[in-house]
Amino acid sequence: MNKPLPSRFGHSACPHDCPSTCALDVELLPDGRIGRLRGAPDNSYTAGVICAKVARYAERIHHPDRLLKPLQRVGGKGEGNWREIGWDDALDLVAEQFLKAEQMDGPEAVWPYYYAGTMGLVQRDGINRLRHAKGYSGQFSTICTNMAWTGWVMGAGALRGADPREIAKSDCVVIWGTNAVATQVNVMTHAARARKERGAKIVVIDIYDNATMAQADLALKLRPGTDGALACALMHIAFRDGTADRAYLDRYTDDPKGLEAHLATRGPEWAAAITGLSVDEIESFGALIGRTQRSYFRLGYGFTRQRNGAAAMHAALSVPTVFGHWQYEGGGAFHSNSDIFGLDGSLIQGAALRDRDTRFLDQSRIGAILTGDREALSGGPPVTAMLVQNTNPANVCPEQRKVVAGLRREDLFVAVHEQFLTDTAKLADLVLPATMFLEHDDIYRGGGQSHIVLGPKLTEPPETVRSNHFVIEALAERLGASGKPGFGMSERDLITDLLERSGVETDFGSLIEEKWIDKGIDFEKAHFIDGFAHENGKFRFRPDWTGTRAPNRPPSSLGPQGPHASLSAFPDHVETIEGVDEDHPYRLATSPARQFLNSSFAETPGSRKREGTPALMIHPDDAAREALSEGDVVQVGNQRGDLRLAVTITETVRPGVLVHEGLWANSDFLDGEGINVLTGADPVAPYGGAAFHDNRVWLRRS
Ligand SMILES: Nc1nc2c(c(=O)[nH]1)N[C@H]1C(S)=C(S)[C@@H](COP(=O)(O)OP(=O)(O)OC[C@H]3O[C@@H](n4cnc5c(=O)[nH]c(N)nc54)[C@H](O)[C@@H]3O)O[C@H]1N2
Ligand SMILES: Nc1nc2c(c(=O)[nH]1)N[C@H]1C(S)=C(S)[C@@H](COP(=O)(O)OP(=O)(O)OC[C@H]3O[C@@H](n4cnc5c(=O)[nH]c(N)nc54)[C@H](O)[C@@H]3O)O[C@H]1N2
Ligand code: SF4
Ligand SMILES: [Mo]
Repeated sequence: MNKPLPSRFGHSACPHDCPSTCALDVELLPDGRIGRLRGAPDNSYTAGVICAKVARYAERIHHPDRLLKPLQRVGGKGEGNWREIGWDDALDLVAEQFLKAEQMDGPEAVWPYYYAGTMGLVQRDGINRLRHAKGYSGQFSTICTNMAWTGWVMGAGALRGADPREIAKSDCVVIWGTNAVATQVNVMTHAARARKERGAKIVVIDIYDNATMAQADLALKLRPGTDGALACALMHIAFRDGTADRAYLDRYTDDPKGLEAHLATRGPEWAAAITGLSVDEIESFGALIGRTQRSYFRLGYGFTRQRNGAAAMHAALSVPTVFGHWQYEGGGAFHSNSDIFGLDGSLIQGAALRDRDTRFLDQSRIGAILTGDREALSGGPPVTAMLVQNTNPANVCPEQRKVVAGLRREDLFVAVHEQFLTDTAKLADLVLPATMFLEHDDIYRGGGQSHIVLGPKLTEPPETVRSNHFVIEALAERLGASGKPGFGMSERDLITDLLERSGVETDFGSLIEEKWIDKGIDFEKAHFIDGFAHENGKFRFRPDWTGTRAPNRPPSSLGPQGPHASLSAFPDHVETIEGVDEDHPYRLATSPARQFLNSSFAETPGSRKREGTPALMIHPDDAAREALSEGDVVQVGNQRGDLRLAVTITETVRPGVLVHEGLWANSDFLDGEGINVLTGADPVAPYGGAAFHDNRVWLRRS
């Protein structure tokens, strides 16, 4: 028998925090390195397409700056002096510091802090097992999805919607508040098919002419934070012109008559004044979706990163409901499929170990928390020890000055488990080197689609790096938690347990062959034909903003978040955004960069080359008024801080609006502070979250 040839391609899932969760074919080179990554052609959502930054993964996994050894701080925090230490000593040190913190102030003084650097369910969520086993402070994860998910569920009752593959069967694809070309390229694959095969129109609603706007047949560039007004005008047109589906409304919605009356004063002129769009633009959009049954609304996160974001999502979602688009294949709306998977990760997360009385701390308010704000600490002890995995708070979190000041506290011990020496790792007491996704086993599930995808270990990690799972298990042993349920198991065992508990009829071994499972739901359920997911089966035009049906409700220990009363009874334009004033004449959005993924890839040469340098986009009229020329450095600031940036003068932004695409490392800025110096951590109504694109600022020549 001939020896089988070594397989040249392995199968995996993209681990990054992107709604696409692409199924990947990974080229495995004979020398043990990886080559090119491709989208799996046989996965019906990925359809052979992935983004360029992940296709170039070789430059991330084999990056010369990758962390390889545990490093202990020598000298002051952030001074940049390190000594290498062995893994055992490093883990002993973390355990010693955690026990010390616990002895001094109780277990809630320890705050394990994480997010979605990897979306793998084992490597991402295992930190919660240790948290719960030890009674450490909880994390209320608010940074990304709160406003969007809350707004959606207030209307539809559950986080699911029309299958995104149906976009290919749509006659009008509305891409609302998501820069899909950059942030989830697969939406465009399916939209392009609809255009090519059916002549579908593509409508894009954003605040600047980004790469997705460039694909639009109808490009609507509105003022930031005014999407609720546009939504109202579209629904006004529907009632006015008889394109509202009244039979559908009577059957499927809570109060169509009340809505119609409420919208009577919210027509195109009213919305034009608020949004900055022309009456013509609003009318032609209203007419287009009024004559197109198969209108598909792909609602993104971007437009919800405003202080009225939850209300904006609810208002936008109400539009296809008024027109009745839900009833047709290729019509309706979609934001996230998070509710369809039914995955039970309770063993991974140590859910049974959780003490319900333990306090939660708001992830987005880490700055206030670490600088000792009593209210943010829920009246409990200060945080004096942290393990940070999968996130880079010194860069990505709002109120960056406070975050950095907190991380610099001498009485705070911080261990950062990372792949690179990030802004956060630079401020740590101890840095632990982490594996990358091709070097460990994990399982992933889509948010923007319907697959569960396996990501088995395909290559050997460098000898001295360790997975998140390893670190959690090793700490559990040292902290006396290892005998508890969920500990002492391999990644594979945890994955098999997860599948079993969730009633998925496969196991790790079989999934290696199957690669993924499509959990897509049938048309009736996806389109809410059998009713919306509230008790009475009706879509709610009148949300219960204080109600219990919200996916991101804060734990009760945090108390009420944000001012519910500021939200309206019906879809509306809500005036809670950080409006301009005499001292702050500009609105700033901090939109994602195409070649970065949050703060990841800001270290890879291919992405850096294509992104250039950090910049502030400004309209020519504003530049003229400020007497600025291309490349001039300005100081931009507000009540939270200020920084210097070079300007790019461009008509892609509206007058009065500034856009900075990021996230660049803090060290890439002229003064070593990043864009989040300008963003706020005040919890957005009704359930918290950070309004990253909602900042008023002043501007000065530097
Ligand atoms: N290349 C790349 N891909 C990414 C990411 C990345 O950083 N880079 N991040 C990943 C993550 S964690 C997430 S959550 C998703 C988010 O992906 P998206 O859903 O696309 O959300 P955002 O990227 O926050 O913003 C999308 C767009 O909304 C615009 N916007 C801002 N304010 C408003 C507004 O008031 N109204 C309207 N209509 N538009 C507005 C922004 O300018 C931006 O162009 O992307 C993921 N994918
Ligand atoms: N100004 C501004 N700020 C923003 C946003 C914005 O639009 N504008 N977007 C916000 C959003 S939506 C989000 S979701 C957050 C995201 O914020 P983060 O979750 O912090 O961002 P990422 O860059 O995705 O991941 C963080 C780190 O995880 C590490 N990592 C990856 N895999 C592993 C692993 O297996 N193990 C370990 N230990 N580490 C790993 C990466 O190296 C990376 O440094 O940022 C938010 N911040
Ligand atoms: S970042 Fe998003 S688009 Fe790129 S490969 Fe990963 S899941 Fe796909
Ligand atoms: Mo996110």
